[in-house]
Amino acid sequence: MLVKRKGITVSRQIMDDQLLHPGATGELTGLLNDLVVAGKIISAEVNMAGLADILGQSGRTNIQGENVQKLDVFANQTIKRRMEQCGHVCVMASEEDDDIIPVLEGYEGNYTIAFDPLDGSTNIDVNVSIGTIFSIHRRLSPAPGQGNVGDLLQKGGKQVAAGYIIYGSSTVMVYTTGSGVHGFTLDPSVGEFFLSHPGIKIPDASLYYSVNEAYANHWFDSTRRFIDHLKTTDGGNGAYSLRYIGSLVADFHRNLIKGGIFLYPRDKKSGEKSEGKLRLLYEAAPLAMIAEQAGGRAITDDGRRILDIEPTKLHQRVPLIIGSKRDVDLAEKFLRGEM
Ligand code: AHM
Ligand code: MG
Repeated sequence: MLVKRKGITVSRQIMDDQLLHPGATGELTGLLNDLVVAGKIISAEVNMAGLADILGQSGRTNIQGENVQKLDVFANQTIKRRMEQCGHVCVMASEEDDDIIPVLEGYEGNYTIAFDPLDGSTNIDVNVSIGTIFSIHRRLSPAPGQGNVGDLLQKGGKQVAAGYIIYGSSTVMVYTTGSGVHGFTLDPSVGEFFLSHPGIKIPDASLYYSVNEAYANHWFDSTRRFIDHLKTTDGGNGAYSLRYIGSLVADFHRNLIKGGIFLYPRDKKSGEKSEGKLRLLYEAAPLAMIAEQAGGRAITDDGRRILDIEPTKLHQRVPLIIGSKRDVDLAEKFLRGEM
């Protein structure tokens, strides 16, 4: 095992990950490196977002020579463009597109990617952290040629890589290929991601819970009793505090670094038969892989392991409880009616 030093570049780390798999062809490495490029382009655009209003629509063109667009549309196009011609992807899915997205003829590869190009849509215009989430699987259909929807509808436990890029006070990329979780911070002056968070482990003991408490009147009893418990226990570690940004990536990232639990459960309004709000393929599953790789857990509000869920639809929703292991264990006890 190579000793990780802060300051190595993300491409070096991706290469080190490849070396852990002796039969690897370099395809996944190529794919991830192209995603890094997409992240840098989106980061630059996010940083200019406020100025776009001042300069106006025609005041500036972006890297592709187009007028400035809405950020989520821009992020979606940027990732699709990088992925469709990277030569390692056979089919894609995006939160912004209803159907599967083909890649360019002749560039089909052995992997699939599902992504939320810019998560946290309500925060895009107000300078609050937003992020890109991605999930990568190996294709099931025979190569070569375009992939199909079946290649994308694989359970999270089969992901070969997953991660996110958060555009916050700095831009940070966190990813895993199944050998731990590493975080990299973008140095905008040189345009490179450097290792800033080697071998991330989510603290077991947490101080924070993240849930949209405005829905409390609609919560099922188990959710209400769990949150009431967090408010009144000291958890052995001081009192729990509420932190809710409303950007899943940002809420998850804080909990990953500081410890905490995030919940987006079903409630009486959405109904017991609903599946909550968040999407399985490109929100819950990739973050669940990161959480587990960092020593945490991710389950549904009826106790199913997120990574075990076989998807049936591209844009399938799933109730999500994710974060520090001890907190998710505790939530599970409430959901089972044991507390
Ligand atoms: P989006 O993909 O349209 O941005 O929606 C997902 C977002 C998550 O980032 C966040 O956790 C959640 O929606 C917040 O929803 P709510 O406003 O209902 O609390
Ligand atoms: Mg989203």
